[in-house]
Amino acid sequence: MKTALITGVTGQDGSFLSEFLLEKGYDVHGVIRRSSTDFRERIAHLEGHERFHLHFADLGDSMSIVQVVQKVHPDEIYNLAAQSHVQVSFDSPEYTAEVDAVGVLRILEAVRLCGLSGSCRIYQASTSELFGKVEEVPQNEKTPFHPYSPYAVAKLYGFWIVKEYREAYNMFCCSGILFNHESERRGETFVTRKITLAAARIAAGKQEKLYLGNLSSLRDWGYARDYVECMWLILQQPGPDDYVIATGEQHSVREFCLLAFKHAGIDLVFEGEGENEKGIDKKTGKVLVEVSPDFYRPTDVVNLWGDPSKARNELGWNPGKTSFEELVKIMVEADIAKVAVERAGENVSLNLAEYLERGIVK
Ligand code: NAP
Ligand code: G4F
Repeated sequence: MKTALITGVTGQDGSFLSEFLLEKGYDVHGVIRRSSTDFRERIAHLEGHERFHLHFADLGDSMSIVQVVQKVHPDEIYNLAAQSHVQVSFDSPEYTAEVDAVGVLRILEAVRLCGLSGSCRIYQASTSELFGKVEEVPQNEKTPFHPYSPYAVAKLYGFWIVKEYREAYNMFCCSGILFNHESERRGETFVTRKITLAAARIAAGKQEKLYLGNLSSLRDWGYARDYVECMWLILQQPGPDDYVIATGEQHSVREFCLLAFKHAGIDLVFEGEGENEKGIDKKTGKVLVEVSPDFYRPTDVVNLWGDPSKARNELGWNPGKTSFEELVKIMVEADIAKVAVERAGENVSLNLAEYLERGIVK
């Protein structure tokens, strides 16, 4: 039986990867942060499983990482923990660097200090944000990096330090350069989930409007459940390497919105341009989607489109397993079910748009 250690186990990917590895027969150890609450919604169903264990550690605290690596002696480490929100990285750039850049170094050094550099394989959650202000379309493993946010700059350090430890110490450490992947477990302030939740709430008469930023931004969106398989496949190869993981298809935020509302039973049409663009309900004429400059970023990545050829050919991974249409449907259906059990007027996990709408944060 293999032992895996997952940082970021409470996140979207950590929860799917835990399920995947448990099904493969792994002993799964997850890292959680100490907090005053006990809220671990995404992994609640796994707690109590005989092969699922949790440990306290923080990527900002070297000692805690060394302790957990020493205790678990993992065969594989999946470093998924991060301050993962690009917009937030503009507000907290130092914290983002601490966790997303130096945190990766802490993992690598912990493995070395514990004498596991010859036996433990490490997966680093890298990102298409490295391509940032893109220098070619679509992007592959050879495309030059041009990070375009404090998040991306921090992740670039993570990418290079993994490569450095591979070359300097012969360690089996790899980066998966993953393009955006979404799911019914996606955090509610990422654009896809913000849209699917709003579409479900608006259709149920529980929300008036959805406020978004750049509607023309283009992304290569896949399904997170499919992407965790790649993380595992990358560590099962004969040698360490880095891989682009993407669907090879690109869509705009506007297209995502149209499809999500359609699944929720609302036919939208977009009219106007820039800040004046509006999504209007064809049937009622009501404005349901508006642009708010509050969601514009100081520098925005607008043209991500991945070329997954290497992953398809070398890992044998199928980038087309879940289509864009299916992904949107899965997310909207899950949110319709979630909204149905929310009591009227209850502030169950308000999303950022709603906070803004209500003037709670500016
Ligand atoms: P997520 O849902 O935001 O989860 C992030 C996880 O990191 C959470 O479990 C969080 O714990 C944990 N974490 C944050 N700061 C930490 C710290 N200081 N110490 C220990 N744990 C910490 O992110 P995700 O979407 O699953 O993404 C997983 C990884 O892939 C991230 O590294 C992200 O940057 C990267 N990535 C994601 C995508 C994507 O489209 N989803 C694409 C490319 C790369 P709490 O629950 O305690 O907050
Ligand atoms: O959903 P997003 O916040 O995701 P973003 O910035 O692409 O980052 C995600 O994917 C990365 C992989 O490329 C990961 F590394 C990262 O950890 C994270 O998971 O924004 C997507 C696009 C952006 O261009 C943004 O400007 O949507 C645009 N957008 C338009 N309106 C919005 C909004 N984004 C958010 N979050 N909220 C809006 O209202």
